[in-house]
Amino acid sequence: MTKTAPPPDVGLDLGLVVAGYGRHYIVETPEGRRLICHPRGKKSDCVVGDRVRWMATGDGEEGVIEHIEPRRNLLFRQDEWRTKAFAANLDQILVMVASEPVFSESQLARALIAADSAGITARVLLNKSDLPQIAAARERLAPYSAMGYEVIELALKARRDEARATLMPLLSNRASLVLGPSGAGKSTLINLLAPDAKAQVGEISQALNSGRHTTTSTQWYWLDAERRSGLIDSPGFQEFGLRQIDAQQLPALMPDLRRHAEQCKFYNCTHLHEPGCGVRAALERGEISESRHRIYGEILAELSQTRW
Ligand SMILES: Nc1nc2c(ncn2[C@@H]2O[C@H](COP(=O)(O)OP(=O)(O)OP(=O)(O)O)[C@@H](O)[C@H]2O)c(=O)[nH]1
Ligand SMILES: [Mg+2]
Ligand SMILES: [Zn+2]
Repeated sequence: MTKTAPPPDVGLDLGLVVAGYGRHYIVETPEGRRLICHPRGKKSDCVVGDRVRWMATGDGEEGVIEHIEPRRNLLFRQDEWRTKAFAANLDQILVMVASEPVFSESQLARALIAADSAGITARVLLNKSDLPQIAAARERLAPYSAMGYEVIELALKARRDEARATLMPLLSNRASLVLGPSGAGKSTLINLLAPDAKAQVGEISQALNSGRHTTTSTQWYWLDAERRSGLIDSPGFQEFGLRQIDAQQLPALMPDLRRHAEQCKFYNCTHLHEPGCGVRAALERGEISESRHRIYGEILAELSQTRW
């Protein structure tokens, strides 16, 4: 009888990547111990949320990541020259914007498109409903509720208990990534819900006189002692390239356009200038907002560009 080699994983421990710092990662063991791990070799392509196989090194205080288990999904953006992964194995994405600072609708739309193309459910959180600018922000989000996104208004600082009661049922027993521009309140949310978080928020560093305190790395927090509900804080983003998306697929990733694209006369309609375009007809009837159609055109132009 010939002996078959054992699968390479045997004897390797499982772990969850809970933070990444460029050249090293923090990996959490199934028992909840956290240790520093280095990737094997030069390549480091782990992201927060990855399940990895690792092996202790030296005194057992640190480890080496031997490989990454297959991913269920991966949220990333792709700019002209760079791919930036946010996190893997997610159950949902919470795109957070606030009444102040004024958010970019284009960045919001892009985050939602990226989530859809990665096959991950997204919800929109509108924070700082205690401020007077909330009315304008609410109005800008109206098309998003109309096209089917759940938009949840919150005042994470002024109405903490109410925010907690609204969010806890949406977050239990799943892994959620909080994504959004700087200053929206992502770390404030983490601090409200994760008992040991102490994620640094805006004010802290004003006291330290070093400008705003902004999150610089993606981090996984647990909301419960049983470690079933994970909430991931991430640095605010300003750019959100979608070069991973095929230009032809774009309308299908925008629910308001998708609905009307079926009415187009030409199967390869770009929805920009063709006659008999269902999307432009809906735009004229006010069923698609001008800003959504403009954002669509901008992204399409980016995706249609060649690199050389
Ligand atoms: N008025 C008001 N301010 C809030 C609310 N929630 C958070 N803030 C403030 O908004 C500022 C930014 O909050 P953060 O939680 O640091 O924002 P962030 O999204 O983590 O920002 P980055 O880490 O830079 O991406 C802080 O000064 C918070 O105190 C709210 O509901 N109302
Ligand atoms: Mg933050
Ligand atoms: Zn069309």
